[in-house]
Amino acid sequence: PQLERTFIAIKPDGVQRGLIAEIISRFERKGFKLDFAEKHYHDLKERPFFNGLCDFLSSGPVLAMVSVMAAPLFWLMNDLLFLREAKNIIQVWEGEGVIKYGRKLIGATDPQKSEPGTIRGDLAVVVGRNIIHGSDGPETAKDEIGLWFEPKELVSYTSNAEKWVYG
Ligand code: YYY
Ligand code: MG
Repeated sequence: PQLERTFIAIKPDGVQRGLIAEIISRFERKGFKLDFAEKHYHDLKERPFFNGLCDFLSSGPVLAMVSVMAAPLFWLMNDLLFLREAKNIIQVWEGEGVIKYGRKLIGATDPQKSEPGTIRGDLAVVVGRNIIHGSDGPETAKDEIGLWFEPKELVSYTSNAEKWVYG
């Protein structure tokens, strides 16, 4: 398959309304795959298993998340963590035709004009709160991916589902 990458961001209204999983699942169900890697085990650098562990962490996408617990002492800390980790809800998706088809999944800019079945058509109402961003072409995808991600944050991997999605 001719895999290309696009940049997708769930906007603050989409996050506040609890639509992260709903939106990710629409891309996932279509057969597009999510690339995300995070340096995480730096404190284990001296350990004998460090290399194997890092190879494993980079062997495919990782979905990192911060959950906010209902313990008052942790509120502030978790809010800060969430801000720091907010990049985790910015996504690079990869697949054949993902830029153009990603825009189809998202729907028209104005949710009033988005078809039912699209993300904005089903889940948003006004243009100023249209919950999601998606690159509109190969050039903007390249620019936006470069703006939000360091090259080392992007993993290349082959999904086990690829042969079933592409034949
Ligand atoms: O790519 P897309 O998000 O579908 O639309 P753009 O034309 O690039 O506009 C970016 C962004 O601006 C749009 O998602 C909402 C906002 N916007 C608006 O608030 N009011 C408009 N009339 C047009 C766009
Ligand atoms: Mg745009």
